[in-house]
Order: sequence, then C-alpha cells, then structure tokens
Amino acid sequence: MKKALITGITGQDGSFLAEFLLHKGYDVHGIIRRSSVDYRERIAHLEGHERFHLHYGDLGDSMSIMQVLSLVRPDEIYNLAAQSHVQVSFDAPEYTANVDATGTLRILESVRLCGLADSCRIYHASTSELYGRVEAVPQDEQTPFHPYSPYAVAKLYGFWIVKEYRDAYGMFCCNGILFNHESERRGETFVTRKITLAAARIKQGKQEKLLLGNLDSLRDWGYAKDYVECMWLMLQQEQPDDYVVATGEQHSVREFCQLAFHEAGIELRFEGEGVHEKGIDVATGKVVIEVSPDFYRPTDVVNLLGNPEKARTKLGWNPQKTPFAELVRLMVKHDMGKVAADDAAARVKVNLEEYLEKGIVK
Ligand code: NAP
Ligand code: G4F
Repeated sequence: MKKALITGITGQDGSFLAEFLLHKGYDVHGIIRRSSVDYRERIAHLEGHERFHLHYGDLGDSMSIMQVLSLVRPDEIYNLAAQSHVQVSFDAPEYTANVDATGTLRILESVRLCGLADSCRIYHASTSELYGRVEAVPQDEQTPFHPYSPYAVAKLYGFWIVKEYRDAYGMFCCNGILFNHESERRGETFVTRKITLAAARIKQGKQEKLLLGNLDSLRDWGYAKDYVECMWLMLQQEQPDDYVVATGEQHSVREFCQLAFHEAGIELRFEGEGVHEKGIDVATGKVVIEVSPDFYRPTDVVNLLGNPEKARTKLGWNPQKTPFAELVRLMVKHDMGKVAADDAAARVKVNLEEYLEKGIVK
C-alpha cells in the first residue's frame, strides 16, 4: 500500500485529493495546523477512515515537518499548503514568503535530511499567477514568468527551488502550474465562491448587494476535483516534469456573475463603467452588484488563459471534463441549498429561544 502525505489537507484541493487517493487505495496522511477552533469542515467526513491519518505541523516550522516525515516516510508528498489568497499577500507579504517560498524549501530539505530523496516523489502546487503581467496569451510551459503580487513572487521561489532540487539531487519533484480551479468547497473570499454565495443569498432575500473589484479580469476556471487527478498523474510518470493544468477557456468576472445569477434565477444587465458599473436585476430594476475600489489590488493579474496540451498528451488528462457552465451550475446549486439550510437552522434556533422564553419548552 502506497503512503501519501498531503500538506494543506484541510483546504479545497487537499480535501479532494485525500478522497481521490483513499479511493486509489493509498494510506493518506495529512498535516494540519493547531487552531483554537476545530475547523476541519472539508475533511470531517474522512475522519475515522482506517487509512486516513492527521498530524500536527506547520510549514513555518522545520522541526514539525521533519518529525512527520520521519514518522510517516511517505512514497509521495503533495505540497499544497500555502497562504493562498493573492489580495491577503499584499497585507501579509512576509508571512506569505515564509510559508509559500521558504516553506517549500523546508519540505524539500526535510525529505533529503530524512533520507527519502531517492524514494519519495514530490508534487508542488505552483500557479498561473507566475505569469502575472502576462507576456503571451495563452500561457504554456515555455511562457516567461512575470510575477505581479507578493504571493506570486513567493510562489516563483517555490517553483525554482523545486527545479533546483530535481537538478541538483536528482529528486523526483514536479511543479503543477495550475490555473484557477474552483468548487463548492472554494474559500468564500475567492471571487467565484463570493459570487455564487451572493447570488444564492440575494435570490433568497438574505443579502441586498454584492460588492466586487475588477469585473474585467479574465481567468481560466476549471473544477478542482478534476485538477487533483492531474497532480497524481504527474507523480506516476517515468520522469519528473512541470505541467500547465488549465481548461484552455477564458471568461471574465462579469461573465461569471451573469451566469451564476442566471443559475440562481436572476437575469442581470450591466450598466456604467469602472467603479460606476452596476449589475441590475432585469426583473426588478434593483442594483444587485456594485464595484468597490476596496477590492482592487495594487497590481492585478488580468489575462490568464492556459494551454493544457502537454498535460493532455503526456498525462492523458482531460482538461474539459467539467465545462465552465457545468462548474458554475454545480457551485450555485450547492450554495442555493446551503443558504436555505442555514436559514432553516437559524429559524429553528429562533423558535427554540422563543419557546424557552415563553416556557413552552423547558
Ligand atoms: P486553500 O483552500 O486556501 O488551502 C490552503 C491550505 O494550506 C489549508 O489547508 C491551510 O490550512 C494550509 N496552510 C496554510 N498555511 C499553512 C502553514 N503555515 N502550515 C501548514 N498548512 C498551512 O488553497 P487551495 O485552493 O486548496 O490551493 C492549494 C494550493 O494550490 C495552494 O498552495 C495554492 O496556493 C495553490 N494553487 C491554487 C489554485 C486554485 O485556483 N485553487 C491555483 C494554483 C495554485 P488551514 O485550513 O489551517 O488554513
Ligand atoms: O478569485 P481570486 O481572488 O483568485 P486569484 O487572485 O486569481 O488567485 C487564485 O488563483 C491563483 C491561480 O491563478 C492561485 F494561485 C491562488 O492561490 C488563488 O487560488 O481573484 C480572481 C480575479 C482577480 O483578478 C481579482 O482582482 O477576480 C478579481 N476580483 C474582482 N472582484 C476579485 C473580486 N477577487 C476577489 N477575491 N474578490 C473580489 O471581490
């Protein structure tokens, strides 16, 4: 039985990858951070599985990484842990560098120090943000990098240190240059999930308006569940290499809004430009989307489109397994259910409080 270690197992990708590897028969180990609240929603359903194990550790702490590595001695490591929010990296650039850049080095060097360099294969979560202020469209493995945020600069170090360990020590390590991938498990402050949740809340009368930043930004959005398969495929090849993982299709934030609101039952019309642009509910004439400069970034990456040809031909991976429209549909469907369920739970709580107050229940 193969053993895999996943850093970032509580995140969107980590949770899908853990399910995928359990299904493949792996013994799955994950590194989690200690927190004062137990927040492991995405992997709660896996806890108790006989081949699922969690260990405390932090990418900022070499000793904890060494400890877990020497205990588990994995065959494969998937290094997904990161401060992954681009906007947050402008507020916490030093922390982002420590986890996303030096944290990657800590994993690689710990593998060497634990004597696993010849046996352990490593996948590293690299990113399309490396293309940043893009020098060509679409982007592939040959396109020059031009990072354009503290996050991207930190991830650029991660990319090169993975390559360096491959060349210097002959280690089997791969960079997956993943374009944006989303899901019903996406963090709620990334733009797609912010939109699908807002569309569901506005439709159900729980929110008046959605405030967004740059509506013109273009992304190549895929489904996270499909992308974790590609991470695994990279580690099953004869030779380590770096691969672009993308759908090859591009949409704007505005288009994402239009489709998500349509799925929620609201047709949108956009009027105005820049900070004055508004999304209007055609049926009611109400403004449901406004632009706020609070969500503009000091430097923004605005034209990402990946060319997944290498992953398609060499790995046999299907970039269009879940088309864009299907991705938006499944996210909105999930969030319509979630908003309704949260509302029902809140009503039960209010009723109970009222009944207790009136002495109807004791
Ligand atoms: P995510 O949902 O934000 O998950 C990040 C994970 O990293 C969480 O499990 C988090 O743990 C963990 N983490 C953060 N800081 C840590 C630290 N100091 N030590 C240990 N663990 C730490 O991110 P994601 O969307 O799944 O992305 C996974 C990886 O792919 C990230 O490296 C991201 O930068 C990269 N990536 C993502 C995309 C995308 O579109 N999703 C595209 C390209 C690359 P907590 O739960 O404790 O916070
Ligand atoms: O959803 P986002 O925050 O994702 P971003 O910045 O592309 O980063 C994600 O994808 C990267 C891969 O390219 C990963 F490496 C990274 O870890 C992360 O998963 O923003 C997407 C676009 C940006 O141009 C942003 O300016 O949407 C624009 N946007 C417009 N309004 C907004 C908003 N982004 C956010 N988060 N919130 C808004 O209100």
